[in-house]
Amino acid sequence: MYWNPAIERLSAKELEEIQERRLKALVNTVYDYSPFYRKKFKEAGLHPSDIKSLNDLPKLPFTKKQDLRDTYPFGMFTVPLSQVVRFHASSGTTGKPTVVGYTANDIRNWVESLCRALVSCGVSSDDIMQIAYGYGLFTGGLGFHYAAERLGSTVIPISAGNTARQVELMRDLGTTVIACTPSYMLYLSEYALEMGVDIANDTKLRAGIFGAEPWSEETRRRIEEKTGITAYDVYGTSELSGPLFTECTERNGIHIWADMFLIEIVDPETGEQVGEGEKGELVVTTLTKEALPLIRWRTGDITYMESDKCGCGRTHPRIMRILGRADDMLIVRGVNVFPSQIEHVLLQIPEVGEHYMIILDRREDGLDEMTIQVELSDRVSIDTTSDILNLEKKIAEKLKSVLNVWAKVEVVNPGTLQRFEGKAKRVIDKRKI
Ligand code: DLL
Repeated sequence: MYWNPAIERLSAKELEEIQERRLKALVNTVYDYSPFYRKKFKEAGLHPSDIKSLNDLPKLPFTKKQDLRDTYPFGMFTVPLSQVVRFHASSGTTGKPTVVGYTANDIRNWVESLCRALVSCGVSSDDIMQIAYGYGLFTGGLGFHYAAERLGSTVIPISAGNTARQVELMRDLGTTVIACTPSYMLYLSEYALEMGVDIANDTKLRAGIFGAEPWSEETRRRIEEKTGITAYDVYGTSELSGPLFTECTERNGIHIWADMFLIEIVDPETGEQVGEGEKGELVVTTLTKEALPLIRWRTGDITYMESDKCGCGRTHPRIMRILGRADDMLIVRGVNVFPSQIEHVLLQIPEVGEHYMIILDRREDGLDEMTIQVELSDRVSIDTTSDILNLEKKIAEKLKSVLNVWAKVEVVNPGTLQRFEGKAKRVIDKRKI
């Protein structure tokens, strides 16, 4: 099933033609209407007429989060506010918030993108969708809301949190699809069990669309085992509009709609493009956004790209599961560690539950110390202290073999670590405090 078959199955050549045409129009628009980009172009000695084909893309300057902060709140908009119909904003936990504006067309295109995605993972007008991403300035709730309604699904706009109510409504209203962060789904399923509701047997839930934070194949497997549903990955960022792209039913990467977004993978250090299948930072140029068009937007997200035709028949390129953010990388005793690597190791160990925390501190002698607290799985019973100590040793050794650095492991009882309703915060870096 397709939402927009004519576009979703265009040939690579046809897609390139659209991209080239739209890229040329974009550079002209930003040059004419954005003082920010005009200045950037001039600094790079560049004129829109220098962009003749897609091959000229690397000539264009990158746009970074700092640019949005420096021009806060509207400095990068290319339309007057009278044409802006909505704002979303990031929370600004790591600096000034960033503000995103949308024209009516921007909202329509956002909905179009997510409708294509939702249909590609099997959502239809027969579904009852519980939207448990936060509503409000965060893009998750309203993004899913408008797309699901456009598809004709029945929406439960419950937003994040209020977990007992989530379980009750899921059971009573017959939710078939849920959209929330993967960490919240884990919490929801354990909460449901405490209420005597086994999601696999007592509800009609069949699929979940999980994203907004990094997660792993192991987490996918755990969610599926616990709830009996099929878990799909959804990606997007507020600057690009919000949630936009998902896996299709092949679950072999996330389709990026190439008529709307031009993607590159670059080496995060040098900014040079890397080859297909090679890991690097995802960089996105928006081809249809009006209020806040972005040229070579550095997402900070590490992934790789595949552009061969997918088994689903869609021709648009795919990015693979996000491995983490370039700026999430922890440096522990000089060794680079991604939290996603830690999750990958932990969740392969059957005695270990899904919730964990990574705590970094600096010892008196100046050396870094990494402590990993992880819950015991609720499916195993280990009582003796020596068994716990053995398990901690086993986990520490597995982590060392993958990360190349020792971590102190503390196994704690199920249900003791913090749970999250939205994006999980699993790293506490006391070295920065
Ligand atoms: O999180 C938009 C969104 C809402 C996506 C709901 C999916 C579902 P921001 O708050 O701007 O927007 O955060 C964007 O979240 O750069 C990634 O680092 C991370 N992220 C989003 N989706 C995924 C995913 C929304 N599927 C930032 N896997 C991005 C890993 C993800 N990381």
